[in-house]
Amino acid sequence: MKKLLLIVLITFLPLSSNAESNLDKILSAGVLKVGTTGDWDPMTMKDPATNKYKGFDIDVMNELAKDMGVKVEFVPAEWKTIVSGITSARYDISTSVTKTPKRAEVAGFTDTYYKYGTVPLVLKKNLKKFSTWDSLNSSNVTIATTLGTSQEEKAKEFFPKSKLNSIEAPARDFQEVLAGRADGNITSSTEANKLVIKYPQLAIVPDGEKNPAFLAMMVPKGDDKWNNYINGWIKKKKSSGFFTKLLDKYNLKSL
Ligand code: KH2
Repeated sequence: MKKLLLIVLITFLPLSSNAESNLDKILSAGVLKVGTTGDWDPMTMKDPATNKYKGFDIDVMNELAKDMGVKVEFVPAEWKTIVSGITSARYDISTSVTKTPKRAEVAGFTDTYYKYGTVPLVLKKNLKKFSTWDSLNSSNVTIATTLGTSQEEKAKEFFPKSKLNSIEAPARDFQEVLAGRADGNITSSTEANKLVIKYPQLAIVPDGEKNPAFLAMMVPKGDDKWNNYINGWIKKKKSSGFFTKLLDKYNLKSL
């Protein structure tokens, strides 16, 4: 019996105590791998001409890598698999995503540095018919969402009576509204404000923002050493004014 216990201890103890933190792995490899979708203005945008990423989160990651003294490598990710990229260690960290309970079941979240509200978008010519959130919750209404996003989850809560049409990135929910295949979609107020300028046919339902949501980066769940390191870095960068400056650069409101 004692022998069995010893074998069990020898087999399992070193595993748990030696489990390498991402922090050590990144520092010894000299590379920080960052999962990002490249389709979220102004957070992460891939320039098709150069294949380079730019945006608020890209600046954050470049700064983090610089401060860690390592190179940054952006790993292409998709919304529907962005969480599995963390759980299967395809990258060490993701650019920011909305903190949701579902994601938090399997992934770790860093501290947050940006909050946004959600608004519905409809065609301007339908604004009379759809002037409130409630008017979009009906069995005659189709709401477009993007597969794997927090908006897809929230749309089910906000519009239980409506038909939900979930489409896959790089196609976008608002394009369904523009094409008349859906009556509305929901997105961050930040994106909505930009979209109504780019597409004057679109309008924001003037019924106010809902669902205050927080953005944070995802890291592997349980890697406290790595998670705490990032949180310490965020804290330091907040007090040095780095985040305020960057939010300003991209016209984002601070927390
Ligand atoms: S979330 C990000 O973390 N968005 O909230 C969603 O799921 C981002 C709206 C579709 C562009 C493609 C950006 C999803």
